[in-house]
Amino acid sequence: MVGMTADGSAPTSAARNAARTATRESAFVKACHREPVPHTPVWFMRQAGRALPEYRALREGTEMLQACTTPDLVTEITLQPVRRYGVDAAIFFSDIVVPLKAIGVDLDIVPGVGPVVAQPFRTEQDLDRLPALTPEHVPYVTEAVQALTGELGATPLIGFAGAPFTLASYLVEGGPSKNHAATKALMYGQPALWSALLDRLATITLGFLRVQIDAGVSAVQLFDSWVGALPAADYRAYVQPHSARVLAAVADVPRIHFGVGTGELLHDMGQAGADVVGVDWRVPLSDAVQRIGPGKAVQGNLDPTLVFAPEEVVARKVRETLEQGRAAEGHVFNLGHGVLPETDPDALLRVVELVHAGL
Ligand code: 1CP
Repeated sequence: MVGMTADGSAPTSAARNAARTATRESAFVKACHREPVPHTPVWFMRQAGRALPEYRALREGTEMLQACTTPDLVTEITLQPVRRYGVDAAIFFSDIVVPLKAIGVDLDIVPGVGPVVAQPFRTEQDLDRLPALTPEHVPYVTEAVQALTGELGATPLIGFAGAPFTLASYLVEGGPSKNHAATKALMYGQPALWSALLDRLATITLGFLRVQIDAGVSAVQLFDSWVGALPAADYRAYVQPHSARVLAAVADVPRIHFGVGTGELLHDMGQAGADVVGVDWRVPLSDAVQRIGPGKAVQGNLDPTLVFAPEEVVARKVRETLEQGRAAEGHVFNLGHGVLPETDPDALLRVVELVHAGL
């Protein structure tokens, strides 16, 4: 399926180019390119998921990783929030640990917990368990992306992957972690092994993004969710070169780079090679724009808990966020982190309507 044709081009390239052309004039892609837009585009991190009753119904009896490897389910779950909210982009339904599972790492996504790794990463020998990812490892991704771009037409599909630091945290800790203590102990204590680990993870991550791009996604988001645990100097020394290698390898589509609690890292994350820097809710967008500097768009940053507040408060905060976003060369409206499972979908629908109506 992924071999080369006689003229040396990948057989997926015609469909990929058609999808890219269909979405080029969308508000989302234009905002990523810092071009004028008819309205501020909006989508939500974790827009597919437990907040939607139709998602809960579809997922019933199917485990998370099973769902992620079943193209029909991936396609339907990805489309659900686009239908319901009329958002300006879809995000491919998967998880940051899917590529690790695909190359053979023994892990599971435990309901109510998150990714759990059977044998955490400890020594140099563990590097052997992290081979490069090829398209043959994830045929269900190629299949689902192709089906989705056909269904979505002019609505862009965002591909994504976990950045090397955040993936390393799950591998080293063995599961979700608050302080990332074992991860940091490895990073500061065995810098050569750390660098080798992040190099392997960068190769896996860019392989996973490349599969999605070659199948037709219009943009990618690199999630470094937990890198806000580091001071800027250590981010630059231990993490940024690896994230930069990933981002440089996918420069043929707009690249969004996001993490939580990254107020001190925004400039350096932009310099890692992002076109769009994702901002969490702790930093006002107008300040974020100053920190990031010129030549970048921004994405964010309504507090995901804010949609539990009264309607008029939500409306005011949406307007504030839009206003602050005007300081940026391009603004993609989003939450400051993922949709919480308890969120009322109607509250998100109202946010989309407010963003599209503008000030
Ligand atoms: O059974 C379930 O429904 C499990 C819940 C769930 C879902 C719906 C998990 C487990 N992952 C997902 C899907 C998912 N994961 C998406 C869906 C696409 C969309 O946005 O609509 C995305 C983008 C992710 C990416 C992801 N997974 C990140 C980065 C984004 C972020 O939230 O910062 C991270 C850190 C993960 C790990 C993960 N997977 C699942 C959970 C509960 C977690 C977090 C665990 C932790 O706190 O460390």
